[in-house]
Amino acid sequence: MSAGVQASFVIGWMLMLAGGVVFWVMSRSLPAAEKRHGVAAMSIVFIAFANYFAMALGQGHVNFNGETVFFARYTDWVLTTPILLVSLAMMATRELARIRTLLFSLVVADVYMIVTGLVGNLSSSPHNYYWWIISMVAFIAVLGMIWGPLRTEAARGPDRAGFDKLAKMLTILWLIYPLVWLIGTSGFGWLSYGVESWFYLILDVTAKVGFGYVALTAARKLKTT
Ligand code: RET
Repeated sequence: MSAGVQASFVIGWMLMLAGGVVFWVMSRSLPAAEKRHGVAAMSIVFIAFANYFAMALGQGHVNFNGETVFFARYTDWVLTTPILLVSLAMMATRELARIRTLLFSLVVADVYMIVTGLVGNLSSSPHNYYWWIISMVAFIAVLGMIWGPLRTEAARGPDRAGFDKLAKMLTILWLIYPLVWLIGTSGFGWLSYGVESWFYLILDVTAKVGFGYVALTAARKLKTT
């Protein structure tokens, strides 16, 4: 593992841990009904912390078919992306139970997206591209559910503007992941492991710590009814 890659992992676990402390402090001033937003935000960064820590220790990768595959990225994403979706859904409605079928579909499509992405990363050309396409189809389904039925739900929910802001942020950030994957070491190989790992670090910090911060700020302003 190069020094640049290693440094990105060390900075990764530190920033995730720092995010956890910030979220813990922010959660204390949340109204009781919105504490769940704090639970989500903290779960996400502590899961990421563990995975970055493992990668920093050299425990998060395998050498497979002559390539290095950082599987810890996927064990992070497979847990944190469903929680991020739940977090967005909690901004759409107070009664998650009412949208359980939608939530279930979102999470299944999302997990499918991450797992097929991992299979692609473990595959050589051209099979990796087949898996990228399959994963992208699931991703498009996720985006369709967010901007279709979930947004309709949010229009009746407690904070329509907050939902739209978070949904936009999520969409833009999440779209960059498959691009980095495609041009990075798992696809075309235009990026080195070092450059790729910094891209993923910036994305992970923004999509987890940045997103959580915006979500908790919005949750704090929600009226307790
Ligand atoms: C992969 C594989 C290629 C195709 C697609 C992908 C999508 C990944 C996404 C990841 C999001 C991660 C987040 C993590 C941190 O919080 C797996 C790269 C579509 C959308 C938000």
